[in-house]
Amino acid sequence: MKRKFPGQALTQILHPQLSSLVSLLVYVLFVEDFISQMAQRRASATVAAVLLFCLLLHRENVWAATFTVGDGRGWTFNVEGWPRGKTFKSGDVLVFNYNRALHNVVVVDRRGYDDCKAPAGAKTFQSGSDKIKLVKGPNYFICTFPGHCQSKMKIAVYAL
Ligand SMILES: [Cu+2]
Repeated sequence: MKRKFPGQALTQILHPQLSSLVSLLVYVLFVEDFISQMAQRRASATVAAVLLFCLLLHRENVWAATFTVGDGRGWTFNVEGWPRGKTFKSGDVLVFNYNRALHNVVVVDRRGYDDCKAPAGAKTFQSGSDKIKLVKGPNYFICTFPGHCQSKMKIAVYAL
């Protein structure tokens, strides 16, 4: 689980590892600049307003965590119990790692989850390394390869 800093939005197009580093750098520069402004007693209402705006803009990202589904085993059979005991928030990212020739990730509703049947037009991910952002409330994911969901290749995650 990895916490991210403001500036992530600017760097999302970069490589994830580089992204975290750049985010940290942007954050440090940002804080340093602010402290410097304060020290020189030149922090105007405008600066404060911009700072507040930036914080609000990044509010969701500041606390966003990244979870690797199934941890070391990845997205596979019997992964159903993986979310148990974990706390998820909207904006957190689930990383699904799997062999794309053998599995996929389909976003479903409660019924699709219970019945192991994706509704028409359900969003399907199949890159083998999918990063999916959680929405507030229940989030359901299944693998739609025949029999896989029935073999507990499904997760239900509730995001606060
Ligand atoms: Cu599968």
